[in-house]
Amino acid sequence: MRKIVSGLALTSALMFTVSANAAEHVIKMLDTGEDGNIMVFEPAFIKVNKGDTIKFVSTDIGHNNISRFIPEGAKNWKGEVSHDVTVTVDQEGVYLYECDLHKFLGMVGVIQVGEASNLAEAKVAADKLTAGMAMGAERMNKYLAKVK
Ligand SMILES: [Cu+2]
Repeated sequence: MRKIVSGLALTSALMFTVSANAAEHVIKMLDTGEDGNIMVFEPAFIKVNKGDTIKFVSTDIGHNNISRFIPEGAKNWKGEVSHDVTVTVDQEGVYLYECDLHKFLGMVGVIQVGEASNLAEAKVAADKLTAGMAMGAERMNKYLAKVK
């Protein structure tokens, strides 16, 4: 009986450790952000830990969320218009995403997971993504500058 009890205690201690480490972060899809910018993700830059979950919330309808650059071994995602998307980031590095309806207005975002070892590649990808966007390059560069 004592063995069973200590086994259960160990199991629940391990489960607690896993759930305590993985956090969920919410990114809103908005028509107007707190700073007055139109068509924005908020926060558009976020630094999280490997294994965390990002929930893109369709706060204002008419937006979507699509990954455009991800670290090697990570999984792409593609959300439907006006739908929430939940993504678990299980590879370290920089992720770039956009709303493809408003990318030309700069509706883009950056996620840093742990070490940004792919930052140079991300910058090259960002330049390609934002070529021809009215406001996209400006915002993308602003968000990428926060990667540390
Ligand atoms: Cu949008």
